[in-house]
Amino acid sequence: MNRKIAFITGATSGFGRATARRFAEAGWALVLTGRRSERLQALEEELASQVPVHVATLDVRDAEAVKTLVAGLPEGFRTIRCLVNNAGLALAPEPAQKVDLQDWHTMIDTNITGLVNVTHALLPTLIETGKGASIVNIGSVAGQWPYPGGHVYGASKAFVQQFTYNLRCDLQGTGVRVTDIAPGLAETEFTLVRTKGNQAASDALYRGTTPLSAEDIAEQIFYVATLPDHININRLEVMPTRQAWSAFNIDRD
Ligand code: NDP
Ligand code: 8X3
Repeated sequence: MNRKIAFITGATSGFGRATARRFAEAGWALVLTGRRSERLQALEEELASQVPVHVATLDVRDAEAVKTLVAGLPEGFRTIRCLVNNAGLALAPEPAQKVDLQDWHTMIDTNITGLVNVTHALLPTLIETGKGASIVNIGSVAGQWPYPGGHVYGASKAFVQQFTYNLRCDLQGTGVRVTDIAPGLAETEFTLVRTKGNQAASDALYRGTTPLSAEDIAEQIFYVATLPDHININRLEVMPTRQAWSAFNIDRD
């Protein structure tokens, strides 16, 4: 049997890990990456009885490491059908004028540079797969809707949206689809990372409402990647029912 293969970045937590489980359930072989090796090993142990799994410790910011990993993928994991560009993070929820410059660089290096590193390395195999292949980029509602403390995070996700659309233009005729999935409030380790380990702040954000779960987004990723070959969802914005926009903020005398 010729299995379909998915390559997932940021598979050690949240959306990425749930997506690995969702594709495994459907029989896809998996290339799973992230920086935390012990979590990758645990996921491999969990899923390897279901499907072939190749795990690789990878920091997406390191272009050379990305290239080397892709060039050295073992037999049976080389012809990628779906790339899920999920690795990413927000830092520094405070106003722009109070932020440490390094936090901005980390977001740019991960959410923009990391995403293009992986995309560039995998484009040849995705194009070889052709019809039915997909790139699913994880953007955010923050890429379109500004909010206080969104500064570089939101801007990095706006990049993801426009890069998705521009890739579509260049990949026209190859059969490779490209989608920007833009989730709203979702309970993962995202806020713990954003607040540098403040569990109480993370709990407070999700308390008393019904956020999206990692599994909700995994289901959307799986959905867009398994639609009939001739359908490309360009952008899919997904919010919890209990989240909506707010009024403009007016500064008054
Ligand atoms: P988590 O913090 O739970 O997961 C983030 C994942 O990204 C981890 O697996 C982490 O792995 C990986 N990652 C971070 N930096 C790097 C790096 N330099 N190299 C490789 N992997 C990295 O958060 P989510 O699952 O929520 O986030 C996944 C994506 O979804 C992100 O792009 C985020 O911006 C986006 N998003 C999240 C929303 C939310 O509300 N949760 C809403 C909208 C979008 P490791 O640390 O092991 O490297
Ligand atoms: C994460 C969702 O609303 O914190 O991208 O920007 S939000």
